[in-house]
Amino acid sequence: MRKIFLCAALILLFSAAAVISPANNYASAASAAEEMNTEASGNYAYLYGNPRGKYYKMKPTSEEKTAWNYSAEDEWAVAYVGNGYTNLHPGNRGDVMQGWQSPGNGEATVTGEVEFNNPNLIGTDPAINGIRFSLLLRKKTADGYATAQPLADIDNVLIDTVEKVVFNVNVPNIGSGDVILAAVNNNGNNNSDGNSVSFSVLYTGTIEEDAPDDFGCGELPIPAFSYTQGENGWYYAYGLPQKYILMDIGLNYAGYVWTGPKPYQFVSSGTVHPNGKWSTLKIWIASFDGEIEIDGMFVRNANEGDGTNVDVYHNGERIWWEQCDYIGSKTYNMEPIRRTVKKGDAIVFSFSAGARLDNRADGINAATNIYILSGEPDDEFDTSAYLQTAKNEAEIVGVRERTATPKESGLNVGALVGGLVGGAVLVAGAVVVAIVLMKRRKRG
Ligand SMILES: [Ca+2]
Ligand SMILES: [Ca+2]
Repeated sequence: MRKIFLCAALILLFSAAAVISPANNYASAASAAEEMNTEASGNYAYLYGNPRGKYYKMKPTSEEKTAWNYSAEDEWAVAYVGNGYTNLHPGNRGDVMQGWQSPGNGEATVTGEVEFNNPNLIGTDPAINGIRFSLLLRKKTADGYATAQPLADIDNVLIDTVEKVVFNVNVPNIGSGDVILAAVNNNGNNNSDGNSVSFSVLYTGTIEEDAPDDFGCGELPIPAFSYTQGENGWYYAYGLPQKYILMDIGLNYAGYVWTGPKPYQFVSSGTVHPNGKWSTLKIWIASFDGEIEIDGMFVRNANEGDGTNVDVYHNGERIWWEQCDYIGSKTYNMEPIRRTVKKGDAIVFSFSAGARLDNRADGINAATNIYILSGEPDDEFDTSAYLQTAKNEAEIVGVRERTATPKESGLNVGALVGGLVGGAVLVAGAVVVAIVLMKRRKRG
């Protein structure tokens, strides 16, 4: 590391608003002392995700840089930049944060306050339940970034009244690349979660030209939406997880997106919708041997209907499922699942219309994330050869299996395998089902 400037008395005041100025954004540390005061102020970022897990830099939604976001799947996660404060509006899943990353080794003092904008609405609707605020320090070590730890016990503090959280915390030994995070969480629901956050860091210490500026952001998932079938291994289809028909780009009420023959069958960048007996499917085919991690977020916001079922398969084995039938607004999180994959393996996210195949309000905001832990995608590998496509819907009927998700299937299976006889019956039953399915497939 090249230390280009060392001065114990150096004091830099980074203003929170400075990050929105294009001239100051992520500039490297000054090569001359006189430039330093402006150049070094780029060490702020707006971040989205889990402050104790994976998170990412947000991007401005316009040239004015008054609003920043990350994903179409979690569209309400936005940092709105005001005069001297920011509304870090949390998403359905992810927190919205402001972060600061240390340009060197020294001492930092973090000051600011957090106010909940809508305390008057508390009690009018159970979904309006305030926010939770954490002030965290994430140390950069030789092995990477440690898990973020609370500063001054400001850890998931509930804010649902007019009372502000005010902080002024000294960090005597801050290291190059250490990250301080001011994180706003939705407390389970992000209705009316507007807030006003001010956050600034007074830093005294070295300025290192090659100090990290990645804020400890996580590896990005494989881009899970495009307008080309097969790009990055992703395909968009309708049918059943075992047999399906690829969608075409068409205009429907969601816009110009992947569509099936029915008006409500579609996949857009942030939303999916099934129709009737056919699931809407997002299918990923591996082009490499390696290890992946899969997670997801599924948000249904509806006061009617029988819900939307989400099932995730790896080569036909169902590895996660959820019956998203809550009346109201609810986020269903798929916690990370690791899988070893071989070339041609399929991960299928299936969205089906529910127990009664009722289409009403079946749109789901869906994040379908696949992260590569090891292995290298091979662009030359023909993933389409591993699709299970059908020529027409009649061909799909032949492999018709289940679309409804039993609500407490995990418990039922547990009770059955608890008894030796029950377990034997279950295994025998599974074999019979498998044989029947094989015969059906051959017939189709
Ligand atoms: Ca809330
Ligand atoms: Ca439904």
